[in-house]
Amino acid sequence: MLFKTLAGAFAIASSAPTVLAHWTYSRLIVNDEVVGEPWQYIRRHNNSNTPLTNPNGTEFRCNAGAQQQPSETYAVRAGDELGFGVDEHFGHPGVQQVYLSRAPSGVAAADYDGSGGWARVYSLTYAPPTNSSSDGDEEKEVLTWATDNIQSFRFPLSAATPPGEYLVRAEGLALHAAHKRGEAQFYVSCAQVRVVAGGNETEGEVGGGEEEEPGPLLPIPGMYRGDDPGVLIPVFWSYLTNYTAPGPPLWPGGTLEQHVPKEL
Ligand SMILES: *[C@@H]1O[C@H](CO)[C@@H](O)[C@H](O)[C@H]1NC(C)=O
Ligand SMILES: *[C@@H]1O[C@H](CO)[C@@H](O)[C@H](O)[C@H]1NC(C)=O
Ligand SMILES: *[C@@H]1O[C@H](CO)[C@@H](O)[C@H](O)[C@H]1NC(C)=O
Ligand SMILES: *[C@@H]1O[C@H](CO)[C@@H](O)[C@H](O)[C@H]1NC(C)=O
Ligand SMILES: *[C@@H]1O[C@H](CO)[C@@H](O)[C@H](O)[C@H]1NC(C)=O
Ligand SMILES: [Cu+2]
Repeated sequence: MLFKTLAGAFAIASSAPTVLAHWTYSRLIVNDEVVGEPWQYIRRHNNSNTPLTNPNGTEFRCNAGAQQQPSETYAVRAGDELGFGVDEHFGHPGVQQVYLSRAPSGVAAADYDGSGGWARVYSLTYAPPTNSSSDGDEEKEVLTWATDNIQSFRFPLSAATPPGEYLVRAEGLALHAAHKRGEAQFYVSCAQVRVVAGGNETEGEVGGGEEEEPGPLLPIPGMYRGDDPGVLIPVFWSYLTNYTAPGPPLWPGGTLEQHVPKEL
C-alpha cells in the first residue's frame, strides 16, 4: 500500500511520460553488493537521464560534464564480479554493454579523460528465443530484449585484467527509434576502479592466470558511426529477427554475448 502510494507520487512528480523510460547509472556493484553511495565511484555527469544521440563527441566517453565532478576510485581484484545499478530501470528495448579503458601509467582514474583506447567486455542483448514454432518452418521469431526493465546487471572482470587504474563505462543503447539515422539513444556513465592483483596471485608472481592487455582498443569518439549495424537498424525494432551489437570483438577472446541478465 505504501509502495503504491510512493510509486504514484513519483509518477506525478516526474514531468513527461517519456522521461520515465529513461535511466542513468549512479551505483557501482562489486561482488554481490552496491558499494558506496550513488555517484561515489561513478563519475557524476550533468545530463540527468537524458540520452546522448551523437557518438562523435567526447561526452560519449563518460557523459556530458563528467570531468567536472571527480568521484572516488574503488579497488577491485581482477576476477571480481562488477556491475551497475540502473536508475530507475532499463526502460526501452535495447542492449547493455560495458567498455574498459586503462589510464596511462602514472595517471589516476579520477584524472583520466578517457582519451585512450576502450575494450568491449560485456554485451547483454536479446532474450533467448522461445522456440514456439509449432509448424517447424523457417519463419523467424521477432526478438525480445534481455535488458527489459532490468534495475541492475553484473558481469565478470576478467582475471586476466592487468593491474591499473581504469574507467569502466556502462553503455545502454535504446533502439526504439534506431531505425532512423542519428536517433539511437545512448545512456552512459563511467565507474572509476583500481584493479589490484588478481584473486589467485601468489606473492611476487604474476599470477595463477596470465595477464593480457585488453583489446582490440578503439577510441571514443570514433568507435561508433551513426550508420553502424546495431546503431542503425534496418526495420522498426519490434520487427527485428536478428541483431548484432555495435563495437569491437569482446575481450578477452572467447567472451560470449549474454542473453540473460544477472541482476543483483
Ligand atoms: C560522425 O563523424 C563521422 C566521420 O566524420 C561522420 O561521417 C558522421 O556523419 C558523424 N555523425 C554524427 C552523428 O555527427
Ligand atoms: C554540462 O557540462 C558541460 C561541460 O562542462 C557544459 O558544457 C554544459 O553546459 C553542462 N550542461 C548543463 C546542463 O549544465
Ligand atoms: C530450440 O529448438 C532447437 C532446434 O530444434 C533446439 O536445438 C533447442 O534445444 C531448442 N531450445 C529450447 C530452449 O527449447
Ligand atoms: C583460485 O585457484 C584455486 C585453486 O587452483 C581454484 O580452485 C579457484 O577457483 C581459483 N579462484 C579464482 C577466483 O580464480
Ligand atoms: C536480419 O533481419 C533483417 C531485417 O529484418 C533481414 O532483412 C535479414 O534477412 C535478416 N538476416 C538474417 C540472417 O536472418
Ligand atoms: Cu526515450
